[in-house]
Amino acid sequence: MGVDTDHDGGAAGFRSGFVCFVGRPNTGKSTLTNALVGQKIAITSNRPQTTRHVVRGIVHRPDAQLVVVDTPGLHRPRTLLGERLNDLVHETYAEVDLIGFCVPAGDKIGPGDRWILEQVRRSAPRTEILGIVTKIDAVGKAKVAEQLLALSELLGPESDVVPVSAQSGEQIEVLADVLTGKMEPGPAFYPDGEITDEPETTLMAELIREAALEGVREELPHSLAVVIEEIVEPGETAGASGAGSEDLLEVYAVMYVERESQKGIVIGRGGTRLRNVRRNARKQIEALLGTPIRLHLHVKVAKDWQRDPKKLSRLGF
Ligand SMILES: Nc1nc2c(ncn2[C@@H]2O[C@H](COP(=O)(O)OP(=O)(O)OP(=O)(O)O)[C@@H](O)[C@H]2O)c(=O)[nH]1
Ligand SMILES: [Mg+2]
Repeated sequence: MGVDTDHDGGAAGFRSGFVCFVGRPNTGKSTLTNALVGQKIAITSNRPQTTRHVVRGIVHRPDAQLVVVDTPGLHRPRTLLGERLNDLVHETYAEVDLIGFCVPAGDKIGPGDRWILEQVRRSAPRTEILGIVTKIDAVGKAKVAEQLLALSELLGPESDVVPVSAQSGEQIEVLADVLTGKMEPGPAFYPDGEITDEPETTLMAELIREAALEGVREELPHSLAVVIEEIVEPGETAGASGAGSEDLLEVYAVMYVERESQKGIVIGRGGTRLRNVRRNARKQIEALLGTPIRLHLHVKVAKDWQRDPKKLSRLGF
């Protein structure tokens, strides 16, 4: 990450800084990150714990550069994976200039939110917290007002609160203005046009996982991990697989599940589910790369990987 001092942000009044979104799983942190960045850099789903690593999105404005750090939803960990994710989030708190505490407009503030606030205050006692009421399109105005009050009460008088809908775009600009106003004067951290520091292979693996999360049952989403094994340029020969490619970029990915029985769920009757996942993921990856690809998906079992330190590190955790 180079500091880009030649940026016209050298102009008087330019601000920059890091803000990290925290909250329970499924509160809309990744959708909000994408809305602020203006492009999809973090996958989203209606399953809790979709995000599994820290994703940085960059918001370029004439007057500021905001680095938005999306984090996995916090919860009391039940597996080694859960513990690792929580550790990651804790490291992030301590590194940012501002913490955006996300609560959906329609969810009652509860012990889970209080627990997260305690965690945040412990890791970053001096960092300002901004309350963000998300998903305001989903409820009426009265409910939004009620939630703003409740969140304000939870966070205390030092914290401002902002309502927003990442889905409709309502208040996104206002939120960006508020975030900018809270940043210190400083230069841009990333060059113009760069919207994330995620490697392309990570984005590709995430898009496959997102496609695979669509419509699966409760326990499976947590058991799913995706690894890009190989990318073969047109005209090249794949090393490991030995397969050749004439015309298209070939992407080889493995979808790991934890148990043999889950393989069948992912593949579906007669392979229909896997075919749909492959089609949806391919479209998304083609949009990302701007080029047609051929996607090869294999499903493998990595027994109980969420609890196995060796397998976790092999899968990138
Ligand atoms: N109605 C409505 N739904 C939203 C909004 N933002 C997000 N959602 C939905 O809420 C669900 C969760 O969104 P995510 O952005 O994946 O939530 P998250 O907080 O990143 O979740 P984790 O990564 O699991 O912690 C998805 O189904 C989204 O489509 C919004 O502004 N309005
Ligand atoms: Mg997320």
